[in-house]
Amino acid sequence: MTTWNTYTALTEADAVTYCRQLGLFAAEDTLQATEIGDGNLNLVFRVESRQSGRSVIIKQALPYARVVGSAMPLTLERSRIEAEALKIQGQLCQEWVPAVYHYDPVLAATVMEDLKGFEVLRKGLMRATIYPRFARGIAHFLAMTLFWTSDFGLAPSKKKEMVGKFLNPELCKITEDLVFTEPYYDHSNNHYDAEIEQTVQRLRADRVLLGEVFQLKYKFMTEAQALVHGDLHTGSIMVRADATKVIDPEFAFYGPMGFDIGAVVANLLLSYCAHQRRAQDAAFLQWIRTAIRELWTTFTQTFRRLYEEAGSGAFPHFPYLLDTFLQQLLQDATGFAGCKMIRRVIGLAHVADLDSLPAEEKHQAEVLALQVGQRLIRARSMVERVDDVLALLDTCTLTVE
Ligand code: SR1
Ligand code: MG
Repeated sequence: MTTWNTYTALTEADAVTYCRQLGLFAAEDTLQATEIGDGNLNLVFRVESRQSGRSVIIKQALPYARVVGSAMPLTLERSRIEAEALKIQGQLCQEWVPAVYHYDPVLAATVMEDLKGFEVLRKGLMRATIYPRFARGIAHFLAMTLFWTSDFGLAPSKKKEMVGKFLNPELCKITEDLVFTEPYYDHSNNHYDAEIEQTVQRLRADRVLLGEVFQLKYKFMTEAQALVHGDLHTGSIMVRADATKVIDPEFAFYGPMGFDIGAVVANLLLSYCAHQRRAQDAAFLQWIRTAIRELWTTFTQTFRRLYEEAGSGAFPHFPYLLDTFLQQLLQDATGFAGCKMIRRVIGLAHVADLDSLPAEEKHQAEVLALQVGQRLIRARSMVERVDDVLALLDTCTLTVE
């Protein structure tokens, strides 16, 4: 019998053996494993019983970033972070994350619920699918996870203990480099088509923008507000018409709350840019705007309710303090959203929303995304309401180089 006393990258056959050893299926079941990972970092196996159709997912961290290979070594510790974050998120809002069945620190592997019937949100957005329940759902997840892991929801000593447990220096460094640094310089990790070179150069010459990005990077590195997911793009969200699940919190750490909210907004806006020229997608574009508005409105309503009902932690209970806090949070989210849009056009890791477009449409959408990102970052301190964010979007026009 195979036992794993040291780390080994699993094969499909190993994944079957592993599930058998854990006793996750009936002994008489015929099991089939398929590696289905399409993300940037890990192996993902679906192990399924031919008889019952029941299946589980094994997610295993590789000692390097899959998208780059051994040239980018990466800590296996991220799998512990992910398993622990999933468990905490599961305690706070069970129906919004996959159930964790088993975590193996030697193999850096987590066995979890297979979200059959769910689809990666990004794929649905690429088809211009409207998800009427999505914005309120993700806002609820954000409010619950961010409030209850923050100094509003935890005793000061517990919160500091959590900060220590979720130090995630290597994955934070990836974000510091890929989101806040490399896109703004001529770095070998960046890639984009020659057709948008002029726009990229103009963006990099914008000293005010660079100053704002520096401030947002500083915020990301220093503001341990809550246990953030850390990589909440639309590939980390699975949807069904009636439900939403958040996956992949391996970038989780104690960081600024606005980073998660900004990530969702950025990816909705990237989809907006990708569909902008398609007259047939007018209703979808309108829905994206509604979704951003609903996301913020529901988030603030829920966060406010928690603050009023559950208490304000170590802080005096003055509602106007929360008003100030939420306004700052909206400005942070706006700035982070801008950074996340820009990195997906210029930096190492792009998004299929844009990459899948025909060349001319792609370049126009990318130029628009850079323009929107730049505007959000530069004007974030003027934002008072979520409609101000949408107004900034309206000031951007589809231009051709
Ligand atoms: C090398 S990792 C590239 C990107 O993939 C992850 O999903 C994060 O967004 C990271 O920045
Ligand atoms: Mg991921």
